[in-house]
Amino acid sequence: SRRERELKQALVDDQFELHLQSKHTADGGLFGFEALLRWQHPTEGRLSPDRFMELAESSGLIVEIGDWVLRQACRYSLTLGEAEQGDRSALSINISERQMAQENFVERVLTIIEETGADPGRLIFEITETLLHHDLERTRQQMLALNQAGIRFALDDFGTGYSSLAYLQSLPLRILKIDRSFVSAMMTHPASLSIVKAIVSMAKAMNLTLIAEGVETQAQIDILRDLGCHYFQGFYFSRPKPWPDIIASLAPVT
Ligand code: G
Ligand code: G
Ligand code: NA
Ligand code: MN
Repeated sequence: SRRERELKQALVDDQFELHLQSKHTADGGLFGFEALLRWQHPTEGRLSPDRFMELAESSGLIVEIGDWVLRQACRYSLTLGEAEQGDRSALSINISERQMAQENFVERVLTIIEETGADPGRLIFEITETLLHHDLERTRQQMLALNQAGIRFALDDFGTGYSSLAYLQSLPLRILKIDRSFVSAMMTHPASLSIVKAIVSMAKAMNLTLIAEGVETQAQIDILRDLGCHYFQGFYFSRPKPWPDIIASLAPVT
């Protein structure tokens, strides 16, 4: 299709960009960033992943795009690590099911990390529950291998899938991200608040770090913090921003 040719060309012409959205403690302290892909389309302007990710997946181009994302994220991670200490410089990357389905996914990741010289201890891979519906044992082995190398894993959009608690327990997960649909609905829908409470107590029982996504108001932060949520990401603190804006916001190197 025309779109597919454009997407291929986007790789050749370097039309992709990574925007970064910061994560925070309740009082605004920095807790790293999430990398979010954008396509600077030559005639349509800046496109979000919901406009091209499905095609990237179905065409298989996600593999090359994913390599580009990881390489760029590794470069950014080096700069973040020079400016900020510890998890203030952590960088999360979204990894799709199709990417992890590659036979040589682990090797590709380790190669890019080695080539760029990035510190894997500063990288977090965000995966979704759908990944865990197929070939769980293989996914688990990949996660273990990457975790061994220092990469941490977060389960993204948590609450929207159908994860069995038994198998969550068997994975090297460190972080749960509460899906933003619950965060926005919990103020007005008691059922959503109940789900948030259940997620928080499960995360506590499993000793996982909890991040709430899509936080837009102080009232949401107050409720989530009181329940025991550790970190917050959303427009309340910052929108995803292009790299030059991120650089400008970092602690000055002394
Ligand atoms: O940035 P935005 O909220 O529009 O992202 C929409 C969706 O696209 C999210 O589900 C996000 O996880 C996904 N996404 C964003 N960047 C990447 C990326 O670099 N790789 C993959 N696989 N998914 C991404
Ligand atoms: O699926 P994933 O969680 O990776 O999706 C992240 C998406 O959520 C990005 O497209 C990002 O732009 C969007 N996002 C981040 N913070 C907020 C927020 O506070 N409100 C809304 N509506 N969207 C947000
Ligand atoms: Na994500
Ligand atoms: Mn999410």
